[in-house]
Amino acid sequence: MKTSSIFQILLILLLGSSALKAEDGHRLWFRYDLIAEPEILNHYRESITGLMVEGNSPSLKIAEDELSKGFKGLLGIDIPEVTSVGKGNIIVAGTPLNSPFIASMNLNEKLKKVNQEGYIIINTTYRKNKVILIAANTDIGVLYGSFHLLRLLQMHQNLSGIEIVSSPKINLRMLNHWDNLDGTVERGYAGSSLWDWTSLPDSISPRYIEYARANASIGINGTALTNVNANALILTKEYLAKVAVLADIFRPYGIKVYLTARFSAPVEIGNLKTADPLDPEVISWWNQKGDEIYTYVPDFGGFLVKANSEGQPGPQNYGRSHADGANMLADAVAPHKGIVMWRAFVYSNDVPDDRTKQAYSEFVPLDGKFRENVILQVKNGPLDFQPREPFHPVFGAMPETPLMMEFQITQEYLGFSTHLVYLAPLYEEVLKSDTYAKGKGSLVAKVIDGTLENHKISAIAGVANTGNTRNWTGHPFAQSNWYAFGRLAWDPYLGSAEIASEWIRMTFTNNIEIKEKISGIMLASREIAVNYMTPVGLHHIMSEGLHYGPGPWVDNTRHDWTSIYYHRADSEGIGFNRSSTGSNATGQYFPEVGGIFDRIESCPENLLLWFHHVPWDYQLSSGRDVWEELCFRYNAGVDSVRWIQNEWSEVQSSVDKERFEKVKSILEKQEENAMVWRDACLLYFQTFSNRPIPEIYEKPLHTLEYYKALKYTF
Ligand code: GCV
Repeated sequence: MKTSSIFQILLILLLGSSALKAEDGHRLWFRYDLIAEPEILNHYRESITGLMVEGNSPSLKIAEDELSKGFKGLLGIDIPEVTSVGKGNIIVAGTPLNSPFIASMNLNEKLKKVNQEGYIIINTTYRKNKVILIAANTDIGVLYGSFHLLRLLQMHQNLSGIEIVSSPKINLRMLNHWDNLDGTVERGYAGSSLWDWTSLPDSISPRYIEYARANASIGINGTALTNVNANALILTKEYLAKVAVLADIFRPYGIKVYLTARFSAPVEIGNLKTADPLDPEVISWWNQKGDEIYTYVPDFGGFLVKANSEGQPGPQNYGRSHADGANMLADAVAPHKGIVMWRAFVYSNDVPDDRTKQAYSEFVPLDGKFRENVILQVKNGPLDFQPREPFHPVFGAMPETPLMMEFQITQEYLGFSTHLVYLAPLYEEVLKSDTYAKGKGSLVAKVIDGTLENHKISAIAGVANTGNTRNWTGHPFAQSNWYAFGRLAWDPYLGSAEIASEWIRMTFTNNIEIKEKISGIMLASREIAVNYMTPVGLHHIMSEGLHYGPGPWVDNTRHDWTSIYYHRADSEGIGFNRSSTGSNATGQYFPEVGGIFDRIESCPENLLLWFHHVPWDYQLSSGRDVWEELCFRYNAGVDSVRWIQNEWSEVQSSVDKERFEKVKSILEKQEENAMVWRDACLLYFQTFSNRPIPEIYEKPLHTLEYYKALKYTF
């Protein structure tokens, strides 16, 4: 073969492989590819002829590089970095402190409208030239604004006349990594941990920087690196040196590092005899540990703590309260402005009458007893990240204590990385729930952004779905959940549809028809999963331990971990009576909403079996009774997955081959699993309802015994 043809083949292989690589999902929502539409491209090429970022902090350097990289990719030309304004249409980014030009533009009034992380993006003119300003009070604000401008370009938005004023509504917007020091990730479905503890602190993976960039682009400003089921070793010098390296990398991206504190650490790594939070030696140990951590990480964010829950040690081991424990740790970090995020996900070792009532029962009496730098981290619902739960009754019930939200981004109960489930509608449903704590309009969002009670700290956490798999999240669509979490953390009043639209435009396409199709899939996907997993308010009927696939028959473990504890199906009916005639969990809500949940007639039907034990022949608004409704919904769920498959097949020509095929093949698995859910649940519940599955529906493929024998692995 001639050298030239070998060269040609090599070139084809090279180009081919890089084109493939480019669409393996690794780039997330940063697809800075050349804009194909000439009109839009021209508009941007005319609007942006130079870039000026004054100031030279690491954050500003990142902003400058990102803008340059973005412009080059999207516009297909190098946009020169200039040192003065006056010629051409310049993008100027900076703060009045470090940019003489921004300082000269009299932006004080405008900048007063945004907080320390906020920014403005406005058009103005300077010596007859158009200028777009990205101005902020801090360098991080400039970085956030830069990402916003790039987002506008990626979404093909017109830049003329833009006037953006944006500030995060919640102070701390963080990811919680349930990552273990051995590299495994609890409830992680996207490979191993991103943190390579073995090779840190000497070797630095490029993924650390990519991770920080992705988070900064959506405003995430905190990361708790380690599992809440904590290992005390992370607090040793050896590990703190590793943590320090990560903190150094994340700092210019505006991200602070937090660690999980194992309550028994003074015993395990400090050689003390007790971890009693009122013991002077223990107090002093934590104070010294606090000081030590800050020598490694001067801006350490603080501790995240799971105590006295699922076997984790805590203050109750010593007869002390959660407030005693949290306050002791809070005092250890207070001199350095650190905080403690104390989780409300607790339940005792004794099986309760109703597990969903425990957090409220334990914490509400402690309202007002926590230090100022303690924030209580509350899961979105009172049980455990189910496909649908009512909002947690603690929201609104502890006015003296700042409360933060904990959402799960990783899909522990929602089909892992195998089911396409866009979670923003779930988040939105919770955030927009009305607690009635201070009358109508006391939304959960207002509790957690601090506006309902004027709290100084406000926070939101998402249990991360990232791992070291090439595309970060396993399922290509799971990236949208990371994205959506960040956007809602920035502004909890945003809508799921708007966020989906942004993500699709940046991740797949700006073609309106295709965008609408993908958005239709995403927006319907959560309800579809609810239908084939836990319709009408069913919950916690997943396979034991793993939580993938159905397991409504599970009855061989601690009672409040079984499925039968939750669905309570019998020959009369199905559902958990949490009304005033049952466990009275409805009594934990404010009367305006608790009353609605309490009455079977007014209870929202999508939560009916959460709050009520309902006769099989109870009529629903659909005209179907409960048994018929279950048959209908389980079947509708499966049919809808097929609808997703069909919709997806129609975007084939507009989506790159690699991601198209990947999603297509995972959807096949989702369909199979949805059918298993449907058949297993209907066959199982039929043993109580004693009613046939109506003829109009597909017959179960196998027997109940077959489904019971299925073993799921990850
Ligand atoms: C980190 C659920 C999960 C556990 C998790 C726990 C928690 O029970 O199954 O894996 O532990 O929640 O949030 O602490």
